[in-house]
Amino acid sequence: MPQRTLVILKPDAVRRGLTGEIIGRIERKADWSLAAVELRTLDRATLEQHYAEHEGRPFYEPLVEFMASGPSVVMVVEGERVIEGVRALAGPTDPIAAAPGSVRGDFGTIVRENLIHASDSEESAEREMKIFFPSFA
Ligand code: IDP
Ligand code: MG
Repeated sequence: MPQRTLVILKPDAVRRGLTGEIIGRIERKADWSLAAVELRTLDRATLEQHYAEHEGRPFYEPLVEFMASGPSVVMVVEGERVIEGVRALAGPTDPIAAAPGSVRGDFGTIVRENLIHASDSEESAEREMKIFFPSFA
């Protein structure tokens, strides 16, 4: 079933020069493609909307600060089962627990700076695409 998902290559991925590597992994999946790609420094208001579910958690403030600390690559990826698929390609939240072969497992060490965000459900994908790419909604 073709889907669309919102993907963010976080400021650590951009600073470390890993965006090409990560985009390459996404592009190499059969029948997946990039519907939108933009280098963008995210402001606090946008991040508060995006991470609203985590407001009040101990990691929330440092997360928002980190996400605003430099440019990110914001993307819409489309194709067969991309929502589940990009989450699988990213690996679980904690990069040390993430299997080698996943983006977080191959390149990450600490939980906050885990390189990539990907929508976790169809509802999240719709909500998040509206925040970052209103014209896609
Ligand atoms: P996800 O990105 O795998 O969906 P979420 O639980 O939705 O993970 O958390 C959003 C982001 O917040 C994570 O990707 C990570 O950057 C950060 N984060 C989550 N839990 C922690 C934590 O316990 N410590 C520090 N940062 C965290
Ligand atoms: Mg999440």
